[in-house]
Amino acid sequence: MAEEVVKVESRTVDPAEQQMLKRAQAEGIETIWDRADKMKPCPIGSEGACCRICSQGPCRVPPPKKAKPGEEQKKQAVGVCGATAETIVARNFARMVAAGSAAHTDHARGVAHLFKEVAHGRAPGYELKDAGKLRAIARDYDVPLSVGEGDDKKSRSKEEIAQDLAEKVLAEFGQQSGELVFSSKRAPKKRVELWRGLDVMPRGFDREVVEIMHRTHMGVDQDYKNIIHQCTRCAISDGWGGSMLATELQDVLFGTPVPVLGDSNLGVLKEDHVNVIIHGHEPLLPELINAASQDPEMLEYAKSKGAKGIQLAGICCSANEILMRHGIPVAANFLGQELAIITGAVDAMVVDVQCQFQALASLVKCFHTKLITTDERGRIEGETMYIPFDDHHGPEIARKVLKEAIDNFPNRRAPVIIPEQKYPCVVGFSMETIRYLLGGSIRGSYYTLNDNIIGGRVRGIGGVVGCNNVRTLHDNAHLSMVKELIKNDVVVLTTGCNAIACAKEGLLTPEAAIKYCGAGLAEVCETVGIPPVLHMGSCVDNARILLAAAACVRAGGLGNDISDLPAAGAAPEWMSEKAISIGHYFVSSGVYTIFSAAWPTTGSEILTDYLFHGLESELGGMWDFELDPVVAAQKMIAHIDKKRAALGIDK
Ligand code: SF4
Ligand code: MSK
Repeated sequence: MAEEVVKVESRTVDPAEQQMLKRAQAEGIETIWDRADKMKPCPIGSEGACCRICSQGPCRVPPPKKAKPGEEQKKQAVGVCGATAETIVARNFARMVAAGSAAHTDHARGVAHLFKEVAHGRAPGYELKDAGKLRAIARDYDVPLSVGEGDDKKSRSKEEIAQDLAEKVLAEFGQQSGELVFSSKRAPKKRVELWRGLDVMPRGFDREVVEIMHRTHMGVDQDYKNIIHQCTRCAISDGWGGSMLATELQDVLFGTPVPVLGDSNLGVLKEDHVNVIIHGHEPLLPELINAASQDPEMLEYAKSKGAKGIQLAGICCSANEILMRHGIPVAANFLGQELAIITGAVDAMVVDVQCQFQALASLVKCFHTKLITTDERGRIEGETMYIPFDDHHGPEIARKVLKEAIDNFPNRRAPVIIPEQKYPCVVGFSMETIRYLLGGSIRGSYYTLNDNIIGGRVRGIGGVVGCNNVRTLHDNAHLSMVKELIKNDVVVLTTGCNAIACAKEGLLTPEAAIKYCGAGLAEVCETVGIPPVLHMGSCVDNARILLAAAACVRAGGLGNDISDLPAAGAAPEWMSEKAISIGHYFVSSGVYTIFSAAWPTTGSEILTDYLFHGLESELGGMWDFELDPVVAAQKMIAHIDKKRAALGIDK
């Protein structure tokens, strides 16, 4: 029960969500904001200065208070085993990289398994949709596209190619030595040479995660720079490995996104329809739920229960996946997951993995909503239903899930209150789409984008991504940062919950160019007919941003490496370990990357200085932190200007 009424405007900038928070307060329903008020973060833990990796601790080593004049400065404590703050903070940071990388890579594993089953014709409901992309990946993996020689030369079927490719990609998970294919073939040549010189080329997806866990066990790696070195190798295996593989194989299976119109915010729910929320990250089952929701038999069944139809809507990155491929509306980002249920209109919330509150299980008891978990790795104690997905019975499982939602439609008991806010968005800017729209076929890929950057109409590129964080005003940092960037002619590439925040604000429409952009960027957007903020997808689709950056380098005129580009990255409301892995692979790729909301290494000034300054001389990219999102945007712009000056394209 919420104890006191807090102004909802201090919690979220989204009027639809403010309305739902007011309902929660009026009805005594607890949300994440109420729990956050009660749970004050541990100051030592939030600095990364608490070690609990052995039972002699936990050992707390926060920086000592600055001595007053005349007092002797106290030294920073060390752990019982003598571990310094640098070691302890670096170990905690490294474990975040490992967990984040593991999440993305395990996502890729599921996709790769499905891909194999589809290739062998054992996964009904799926197909190899993008044959062009399949062949492009096969070329990278040295899978032959044809057999025979001369006149006997014969193209191989896409199934034959996919069967061989599946074996090769699955082998990379347990690979012990050598290099990952995408890391060595898709990053710019100069970057690959740099990584080889630094000995940070990843060897195998699983190996890099396991090695972080070993190195950060009690009494192993106790040299902070050496720990960060392995973070770099592991993060590259995420961005230029697991995430990239998940993205690419999903495109083969479900289609490479092209621009499509969608709707966003809680107003996408419909009172007279069966509402099904898809929440999580892996689009394997959601793809089939979407297909089943259009099945005339299912629609008839919904009508037989008194509903006019079936409305799917998404939350978090499963939302981004089905939004950009099918235009399925997105209801909310991370912090809106409880608020969607509080409408009273959600008949089922279907979850898979990552970013789902355990609190959903108790919240659904206040309403009629069925919380359906679908992944054996992601059960929730007290869930109302578990319908496990498996590759071999996809359509059947999708229909079963939908049937549960339809059967639940007549059980609505709380008054349905659906906010009216609903905004259109244009999404689906895969790397290929951007290349097509901004490249042109005559002068080659990205030539026109590069031309615009060189000519100064576009000042640079900002990748703004990542989560919501209940410790900040919901969506405020996302929107303030993005608006500051586009006002200053920086085109924004977005994914994850930032993309959803931008959709809800109307920033993903071509009209936003007139309202919010500087003259140069507005001119480009109007000419090409694109929004100034380009939705590139989900969390794993941050790999698309890497590929776009590599394509810009290849197109010429902007240096030889990603670190030469006038570009910067940010996660203004980050909260998850995945964000740290993503941030570190951007840094490792040569990108200046700034986070807001919180920074997890302030427990060691030396380590923080190494991440913020020391890494630049090694990797060309570095971390930064700034609480104020507008100031953070200005720092990104300053970095972009520094790179422009180095390229001699200063205005
Ligand atoms: Fe303390 Fe060392 Fe054990 Fe960490 S590893 S809990 S610093 S004794
Ligand atoms: S969903 S990881 S809150 S972006 Fe990918 Fe949003 Fe962050 Fe989850």
